[in-house]
Amino acid sequence: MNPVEIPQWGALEKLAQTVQNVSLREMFASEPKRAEKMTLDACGLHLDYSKNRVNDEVLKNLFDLATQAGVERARDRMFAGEKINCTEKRAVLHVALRNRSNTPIFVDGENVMPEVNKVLQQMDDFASQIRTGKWLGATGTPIRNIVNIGIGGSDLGPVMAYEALKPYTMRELNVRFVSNIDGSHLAEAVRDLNPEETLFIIASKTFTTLETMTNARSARKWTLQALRATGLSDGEIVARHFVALSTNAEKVAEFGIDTRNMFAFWNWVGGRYSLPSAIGLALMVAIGPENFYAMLEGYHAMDNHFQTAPLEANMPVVLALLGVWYNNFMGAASHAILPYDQYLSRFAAYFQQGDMESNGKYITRDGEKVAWQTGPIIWGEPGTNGQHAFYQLLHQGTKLVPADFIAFAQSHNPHMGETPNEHHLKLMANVFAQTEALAFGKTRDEVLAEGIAPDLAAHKVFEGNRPTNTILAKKLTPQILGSLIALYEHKIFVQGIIWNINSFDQWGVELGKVLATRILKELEAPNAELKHDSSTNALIEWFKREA
Ligand code: G6Q
Repeated sequence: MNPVEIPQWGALEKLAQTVQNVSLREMFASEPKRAEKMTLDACGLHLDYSKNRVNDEVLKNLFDLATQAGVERARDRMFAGEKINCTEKRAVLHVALRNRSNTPIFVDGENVMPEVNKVLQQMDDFASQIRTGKWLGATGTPIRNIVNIGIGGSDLGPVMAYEALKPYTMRELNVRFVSNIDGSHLAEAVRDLNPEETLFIIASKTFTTLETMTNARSARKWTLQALRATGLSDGEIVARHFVALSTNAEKVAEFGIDTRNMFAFWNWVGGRYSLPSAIGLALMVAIGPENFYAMLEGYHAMDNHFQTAPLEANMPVVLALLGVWYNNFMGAASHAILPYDQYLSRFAAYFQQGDMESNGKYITRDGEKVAWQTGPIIWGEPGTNGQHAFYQLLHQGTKLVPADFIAFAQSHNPHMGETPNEHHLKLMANVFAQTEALAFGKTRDEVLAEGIAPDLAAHKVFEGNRPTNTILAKKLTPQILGSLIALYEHKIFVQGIIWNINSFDQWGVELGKVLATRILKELEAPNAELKHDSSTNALIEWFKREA
């Protein structure tokens, strides 16, 4: 159903006009228990959403909107393995990958759980062999370097989670990630590595992606050049130094990787949702199977919460509806994710794909053009770095940017600093200071009371009224990371349902790929006739002259 046809849509449009004129200062002043009321706890996560520009009536209409849009029905269809990815006619079952309770989930009449568990066991065996030094390279040396080659969904998740869980990684292993087609990425990743001790994980669902296959072939050449002197055949060398994560056994075999060294997943796993599948192998090697399972438990806990909590107490639903409120009724075009934790340095980048590739769409599930806003621009950097960069705009700019602040009670490195926990206390002070400043600002009277000259006062006023969510947890553990990822995944799901778009395809990335294939041929052929527009022709000609 189109959201604009739901009665609450019109009601929310009207409410927005009223709420535009009410400040968060006023809301907090009139509701002493506001913070208490607008707080949720689930799966070890604590959400305070009180610093949002909403009142009870807005929230009621948002929850009713979700009900009318069929969020609960759609959620149940996803968990039941129905083919909700309507343009690709596929089930959407990343939840099966972390279904730790192992209840059967059926696709086309077949329970997928035995296969899911089988691949997890295969990953577990492989990761254990690498970690205990039992997996040997072609010269009989244990593997010390893991290079994951993949892009998009086959890269961003493992990179993000590897960074996030660094305290849990086996530090003797060197784990690197190569994604860009730019040869410099691979060159820099392997320049100080010994090929005898290096294993490449080729992560590609399709095993046809230009970037990944080009990097994989170059990595194979780099390995074979160094190890052919062993007298082993190319096949024997590749078998010790390459494994594949893919759904495409035929292409894996064609590349020369023994399919016994292939870790499978399925077309019901979308790339950007694939971290808990075989795509997480590099992560599992780095953090060990037990920590990987703990991450899956965290995902699963949030999946259960999403499935069972009433809408009003459902954390992903609440975040989704607040996002809809700003995106569709308050004129916000973007949403910032601001983790106050260095280990989450890639978290915003990960959900930039997760959200923008899922919900950056203007065609509805029924094939019509939307007449309402869909997914926002997602961006962010870890705090406090952002504060010294773009927070000026957050505090005093002309754009409304709702933001999520994510932080943890305990640091992994409390020993740093001259006094106990020095860094962490300073980090957390900044979290609380920023959300307070964004919400409540500083009035002209307060500025003048500080003795500021009247002609400068306007520059020093903070209007406040900038909405934020604060998401806290005790410590960034594998389990908490899993819950946090699932929280955002389900938020994206709920928004996609309300906007009536298919969050699980990505046709928007196709055209550029097709044109690049055509242009590559023109770059390779010295006298190719160019039939593009005058700009593209001239750019290609410039490159051919200068290259
Ligand atoms: C994610 C997208 C996309 C995909 C990459 C890599 O949802 O589908 O980012 O993950 O294009 O694709 P392969 O894994 O097939 O190489």
